[in-house]
Amino acid sequence: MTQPTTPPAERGAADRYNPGAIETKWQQRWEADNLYRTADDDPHERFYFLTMFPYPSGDLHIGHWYNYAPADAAARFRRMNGQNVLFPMGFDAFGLPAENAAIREGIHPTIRTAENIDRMRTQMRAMGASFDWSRELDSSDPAYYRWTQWFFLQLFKNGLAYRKRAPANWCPGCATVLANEQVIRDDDGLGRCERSGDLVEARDLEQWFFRITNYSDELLDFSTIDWPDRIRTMQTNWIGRSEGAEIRFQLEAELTDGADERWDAITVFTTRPDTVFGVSYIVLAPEHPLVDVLTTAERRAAVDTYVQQSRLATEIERQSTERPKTGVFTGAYAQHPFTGQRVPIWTADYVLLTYGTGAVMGVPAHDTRDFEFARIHELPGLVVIAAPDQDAASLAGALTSSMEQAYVEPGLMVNSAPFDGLSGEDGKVAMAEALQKADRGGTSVSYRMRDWLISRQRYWGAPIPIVYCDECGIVPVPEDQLPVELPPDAEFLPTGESPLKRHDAFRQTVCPQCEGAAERETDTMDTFMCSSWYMFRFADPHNSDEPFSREAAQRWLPVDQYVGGAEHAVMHLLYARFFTKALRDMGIVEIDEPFSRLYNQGIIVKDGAKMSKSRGNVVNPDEWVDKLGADAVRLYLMFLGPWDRGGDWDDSGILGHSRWLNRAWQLVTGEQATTSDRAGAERIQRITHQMIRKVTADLESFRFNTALAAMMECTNALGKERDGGPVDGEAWHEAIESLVLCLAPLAPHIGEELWQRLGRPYSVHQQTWPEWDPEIARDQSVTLVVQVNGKLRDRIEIEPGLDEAAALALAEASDNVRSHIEGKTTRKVIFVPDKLLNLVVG
Ligand code: ANZ
Ligand code: ZN
Repeated sequence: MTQPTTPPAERGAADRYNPGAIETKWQQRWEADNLYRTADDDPHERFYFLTMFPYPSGDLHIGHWYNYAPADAAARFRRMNGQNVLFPMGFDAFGLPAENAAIREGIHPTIRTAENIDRMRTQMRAMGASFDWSRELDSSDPAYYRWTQWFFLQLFKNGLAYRKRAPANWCPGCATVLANEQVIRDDDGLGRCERSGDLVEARDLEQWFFRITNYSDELLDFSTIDWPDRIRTMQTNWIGRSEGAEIRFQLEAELTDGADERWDAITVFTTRPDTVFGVSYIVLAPEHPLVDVLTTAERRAAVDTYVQQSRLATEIERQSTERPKTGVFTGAYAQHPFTGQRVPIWTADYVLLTYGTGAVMGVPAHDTRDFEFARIHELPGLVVIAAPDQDAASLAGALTSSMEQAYVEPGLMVNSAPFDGLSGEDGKVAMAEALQKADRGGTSVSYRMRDWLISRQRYWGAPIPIVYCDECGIVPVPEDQLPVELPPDAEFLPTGESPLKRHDAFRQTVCPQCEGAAERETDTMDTFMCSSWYMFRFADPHNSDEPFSREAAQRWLPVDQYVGGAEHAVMHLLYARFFTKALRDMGIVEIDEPFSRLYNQGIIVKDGAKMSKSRGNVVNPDEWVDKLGADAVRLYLMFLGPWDRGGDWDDSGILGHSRWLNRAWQLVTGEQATTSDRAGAERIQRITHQMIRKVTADLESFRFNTALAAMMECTNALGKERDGGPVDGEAWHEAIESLVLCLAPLAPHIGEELWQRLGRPYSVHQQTWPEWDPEIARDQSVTLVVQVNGKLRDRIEIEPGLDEAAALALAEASDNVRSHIEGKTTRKVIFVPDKLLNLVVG
């Protein structure tokens, strides 16, 4: 019997694929039905799928699309596979991006941010993203930042937030200090603001810090999370754990007469205690408190001038290998712990106060910086490590004057009796032991990571909830007085001082303890503080009694899958881990890590270059949505390349996807003569089940591009079947329904529309993912005849196209064949692909 699959009433012009008409229609319907609202009490297995929430700086650009559209497909796929998926969205609304946008346009950040959020929300809806908008967050909303401030207070009470005067990275362009993580080193070794590109200056300021360094070791442990190697390496390097030793160099007696007892020695940190016999000088960082104590009268003027000068350089500049190694002699000497020799004490700004102990032992022969420093300042250096090709005896008393450069490779110790002959590695251990025994030091570990500086001298952030009282000192704002609201009428243009400082009504307050006159802290918090806990808030976004309930956190956290850009490797992603561990130690949560799995999507470029307004190569997704529909944009982005690699946007490529959607539309809605045809049915079923098998496996591991390729192949194959005349009705229906189900997560609008046109019940997004039968999906097999010396010994089923080696292996594994070839030598193999294998043995 032959019958059309489409009821005649639905044919005609209205049958053409018209994304403009169907996309808004379905978006409105899903919205009205709360289709994507996630219930806490849904009995299905829970899955928390989170994408990084955006800064509401303006438009949703192609980078946002590339983060959210494939993630949306993956979230939809999981729902169809029976999981209760939490897929929330919000806005990281405080901070420089939003504030700078407001300043540029002269509109108050509150208003500008609200407008941007509205616009971006609309754009996300136009994308067809299945976010649960009932959980939307805005980190600049007092209902949210009240809890950001509450967390600050908890960190403060637990000794994890503290205030200190310290040199900070000052960005003149942004008129605020930056965390170390926000300063990038340029090609000339200078520190620049990660946002504005301005050269960063050093400024001494009173600042608030979080003690992230308490967690240095734990943050190096990634054993319970599944994160990309690249991010783990970046965090590991950022934390920068170095094993070495501390060595105390006794100061000469006359210096310590009457001086503070703490100051009777200089402690250095070194990763190379095996080179201690090569020490010819000691260097203190210019800010080291001992500099002032030690400097002799005749060196005072020179040292003071040098110390003043070095304040102008930032840490980044000071670490630059390009910079000449300046420094001055303090006039004082220390004693070598093993030889008792006099060692001059210098100060130089290549030594940082904040690393190790702020003091180093100078070993010109084996450290590049020391070699350079010693050359410039005419300090001698003794060779104490022999290269493998050097004769130790010839090195007795050898000096750096004979060297072109420092020898930094491993070798054997020389000129270091009684350690001579030890390898560097053994030497380090022996030396640490000897130091310990002599009470002159011992093993020690240093970290590169510093505490997290969170003070910002800007308006658009959560005010730090602290009051300064002349009587009581630093007083935390009582929790029941939160939020400390940002006054809407403050001048928000940056001047270098906190705008809140000049807002008297904000600044002047009463002390919560003594009720005397007091002043509020006028700095705001780094916006990374807001994003350090937002993943918890999504679990319980409307809670007004606490940031989130314990049950909610336990129900949803940790995030099962986190997706976002790799640019946050040592900022957001490290801070959020620290924050989670701190909350755990304060008894607020019970997990160790916030994000179990992390995926970094790649970057979309245009003509091989990063998109930028100045290059004029910015792709505007809205335009393409208007032209071809959101589904085409989604598919194109997913097809461009592996998700973690990104790709090059090409206008003709997206047209191809639009055409393919048209073909799929015609295939599904088009008239189709059907019949009952066993052989044809098997073919169609195989095409279908193989497609489902491939798409399922690919979507499980975010291989959207190959999943789509499988769907395209399937439409082609089905098209051929149809062109060949009537097809088996049952198989055909299964095929096109499966195709629509597989397409739905990737292209949700056309998926919904086609599903409805097939007469199936709303919504396609609530259907169960199609199953595939391994038997049916199995590749067609052919029979290979196996002969030994021309005699039939077996017939085996093989995949068509198997090569000779693989066929031979299968044949040799057959019992029937083996008994005839065992103990004999194969002299010749005759192979006719897919048909015959003849072994000539003798
Ligand atoms: C003597 C020595 C000899 C060193 C040698 C190296 C090679 P990492 O690997 O980064 O931990 N250092 C220590 N504290 C410093 C500071 N505050 N500012 C600048 N440099 C400092 O580097 C550790 C090495 O950096 C230490 O080991 C020290 O120089 C220097 F053949 O001590 B070494
Ligand atoms: Zn007080």
